[in-house]
Amino acid sequence: MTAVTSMGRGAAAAALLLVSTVVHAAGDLSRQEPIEVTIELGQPGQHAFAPNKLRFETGKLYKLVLKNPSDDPHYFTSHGFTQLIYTRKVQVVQERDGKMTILAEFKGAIREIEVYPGQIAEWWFVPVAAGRVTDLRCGIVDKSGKTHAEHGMVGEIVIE
Ligand SMILES: [Cu+2]
Repeated sequence: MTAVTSMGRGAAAAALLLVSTVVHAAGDLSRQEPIEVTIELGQPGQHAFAPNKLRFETGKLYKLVLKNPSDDPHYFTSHGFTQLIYTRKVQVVQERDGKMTILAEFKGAIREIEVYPGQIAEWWFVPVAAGRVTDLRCGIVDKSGKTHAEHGMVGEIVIE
Protein backbone atom coordinates (compact mmCIF):
# COMPACT_ATOMS: atom_id res chain seq x y z
CA MET A 1 0.00 0.00 0.00
CA THR A 2 2.85 2.33 0.95
CA ALA A 3 4.70 1.42 -2.24
CA VAL A 4 1.65 2.32 -4.36
CA THR A 5 1.32 5.68 -2.59
CA SER A 6 4.96 6.57 -3.12
CA MET A 7 4.68 5.47 -6.76
CA GLY A 8 1.62 7.68 -7.10
CA ARG A 9 3.62 10.61 -5.72
CA GLY A 10 6.43 9.89 -8.12
CA ALA A 11 4.08 9.87 -11.08
CA ALA A 12 2.51 13.11 -9.91
CA ALA A 13 5.94 14.72 -9.59
CA ALA A 14 6.87 13.50 -13.07
CA ALA A 15 3.63 14.88 -14.47
CA LEU A 16 4.31 18.23 -12.82
CA LEU A 17 7.80 18.28 -14.27
CA LEU A 18 6.35 17.51 -17.70
CA VAL A 19 3.81 20.33 -17.38
CA SER A 20 6.47 22.81 -16.32
CA THR A 21 8.65 21.94 -19.31
CA VAL A 22 5.83 22.44 -21.85
CA VAL A 23 4.75 25.85 -20.48
CA HIS A 24 5.74 28.46 -23.03
CA ALA A 25 6.74 32.02 -22.27
CA ALA A 26 4.45 34.66 -23.77
CA GLY A 27 7.36 35.99 -25.81
CA ASP A 28 8.00 39.61 -26.68
CA LEU A 29 4.77 41.36 -25.68
CA SER A 30 5.81 44.52 -27.50
CA ARG A 31 5.68 42.66 -30.85
CA GLN A 32 1.94 41.92 -30.89
CA GLU A 33 -0.53 43.48 -33.31
CA PRO A 34 -1.36 46.79 -31.60
CA ILE A 35 -4.82 47.77 -30.37
CA GLU A 36 -5.45 51.26 -31.71
CA VAL A 37 -6.93 53.90 -29.41
CA THR A 38 -7.32 57.54 -30.45
CA ILE A 39 -7.48 60.53 -28.14
CA GLU A 40 -8.05 64.05 -29.43
CA LEU A 41 -6.05 66.80 -27.78
CA GLY A 42 -8.40 69.77 -27.88
CA GLN A 43 -10.80 71.06 -30.51
CA PRO A 44 -10.67 74.51 -32.10
CA GLY A 45 -11.27 76.93 -29.23
CA GLN A 46 -11.73 74.16 -26.68
CA HIS A 47 -9.22 72.71 -24.23
CA ALA A 48 -10.21 69.14 -23.39
CA PHE A 49 -9.15 65.54 -23.96
CA ALA A 50 -11.69 63.51 -25.95
CA PRO A 51 -12.26 61.00 -24.53
CA ASN A 52 -11.11 62.13 -21.09
CA LYS A 53 -11.08 58.56 -19.74
CA LEU A 54 -8.80 55.89 -21.17
CA ARG A 55 -8.85 52.20 -20.28
CA PHE A 56 -6.13 49.66 -21.05
CA GLU A 57 -5.25 46.11 -20.05
CA THR A 58 -1.88 44.86 -18.92
CA GLY A 59 0.13 42.70 -21.32
CA LYS A 60 -1.44 44.06 -24.53
CA LEU A 61 0.27 46.29 -27.06
CA TYR A 62 -1.46 49.61 -27.66
CA LYS A 63 -0.99 52.27 -30.30
CA LEU A 64 -2.34 55.41 -28.66
CA VAL A 65 -2.92 57.98 -31.39
CA LEU A 66 -2.55 61.51 -30.01
CA LYS A 67 -4.35 63.70 -32.51
CA ASN A 68 -4.41 67.46 -32.17
CA PRO A 69 -7.25 68.89 -34.32
CA SER A 70 -7.12 72.24 -32.51
CA ASP A 71 -5.32 75.52 -33.18
CA ASP A 72 -3.11 75.28 -30.10
CA PRO A 73 -0.28 72.96 -29.09
CA HIS A 74 -1.23 70.50 -26.34
CA TYR A 75 0.56 68.22 -23.95
CA PHE A 76 -0.32 64.67 -23.00
CA THR A 77 1.24 64.53 -19.54
CA SER A 78 0.68 61.86 -16.91
CA HIS A 79 3.57 60.87 -14.70
CA GLY A 80 1.42 58.13 -13.13
CA PHE A 81 0.70 56.58 -16.53
CA THR A 82 4.38 56.41 -17.46
CA GLN A 83 5.03 54.40 -14.27
CA LEU A 84 2.56 51.70 -15.37
CA ILE A 85 3.75 51.09 -18.93
CA TYR A 86 6.65 49.90 -21.05
CA THR A 87 7.14 52.17 -24.08
CA ARG A 88 8.10 50.42 -27.30
CA LYS A 89 8.31 53.61 -29.33
CA VAL A 90 6.75 56.96 -30.15
CA GLN A 91 6.19 57.85 -33.78
CA VAL A 92 5.54 61.18 -35.42
CA VAL A 93 3.27 60.59 -38.39
CA GLN A 94 1.86 62.79 -41.12
CA GLU A 95 -0.84 62.22 -43.70
CA ARG A 96 0.59 62.61 -47.18
CA ASP A 97 -1.38 61.85 -50.35
CA GLY A 98 -3.98 60.01 -48.30
CA LYS A 99 -1.54 57.70 -46.56
CA MET A 100 0.30 57.93 -43.29
CA THR A 101 4.03 58.58 -43.46
CA ILE A 102 6.27 58.08 -40.46
CA LEU A 103 8.52 61.11 -39.96
CA ALA A 104 10.40 60.03 -36.86
CA GLU A 105 10.52 57.29 -34.28
CA PHE A 106 11.69 57.65 -30.67
CA LYS A 107 12.63 54.79 -28.37
CA GLY A 108 13.18 54.61 -24.65
CA ALA A 109 11.24 55.85 -21.66
CA ILE A 110 8.92 58.72 -22.57
CA ARG A 111 7.57 61.10 -19.91
CA GLU A 112 5.28 63.40 -21.88
CA ILE A 113 4.41 64.33 -25.45
CA GLU A 114 3.50 67.68 -26.95
CA VAL A 115 1.57 67.63 -30.20
CA TYR A 116 1.42 70.74 -32.37
CA PRO A 117 -1.76 72.01 -34.05
CA GLY A 118 -3.01 69.67 -36.75
CA GLN A 119 -0.35 67.03 -36.00
CA ILE A 120 -0.33 63.43 -34.81
CA ALA A 121 1.95 61.36 -32.59
CA GLU A 122 1.56 57.66 -31.80
CA TRP A 123 2.60 56.18 -28.45
CA TRP A 124 3.21 52.42 -28.69
CA PHE A 125 3.27 50.81 -25.25
CA VAL A 126 2.44 47.75 -23.16
CA PRO A 127 0.86 48.37 -19.74
CA VAL A 128 2.83 46.35 -17.18
CA ALA A 129 1.01 47.23 -13.96
CA ALA A 130 -2.62 47.87 -13.04
CA GLY A 131 -3.76 51.13 -11.53
CA ARG A 132 -5.89 54.22 -11.85
CA VAL A 133 -4.27 57.61 -12.36
CA THR A 134 -5.97 60.98 -12.51
CA ASP A 135 -2.96 63.16 -13.31
CA LEU A 136 -3.50 63.31 -17.10
CA ARG A 137 -3.25 66.99 -17.94
CA CYS A 138 -2.08 69.65 -20.37
CA GLY A 139 0.09 72.19 -18.61
CA ILE A 140 0.24 74.80 -21.36
CA VAL A 141 -0.56 78.29 -20.09
CA ASP A 142 -2.87 80.37 -22.28
CA LYS A 143 -3.20 84.16 -22.64
CA SER A 144 -5.38 84.41 -19.52
CA GLY A 145 -2.53 82.98 -17.43
CA LYS A 146 -4.39 79.75 -16.71
CA THR A 147 -3.21 76.31 -17.73
CA HIS A 148 -5.27 74.25 -20.16
CA ALA A 149 -5.70 71.82 -17.25
CA GLU A 150 -7.40 74.62 -15.29
CA HIS A 151 -9.74 75.05 -18.28
CA GLY A 152 -10.66 71.36 -17.93
CA MET A 153 -7.97 69.66 -20.00
CA VAL A 154 -7.51 66.80 -17.53
CA GLY A 155 -8.26 63.11 -17.65
CA GLU A 156 -8.17 59.70 -16.07
CA ILE A 157 -6.38 56.52 -17.13
CA VAL A 158 -7.33 53.08 -15.82
CA ILE A 159 -5.17 50.03 -16.40
CA GLU A 160 -6.78 46.71 -15.51
CU1 LIG B 1 -3.40 72.08 -23.98
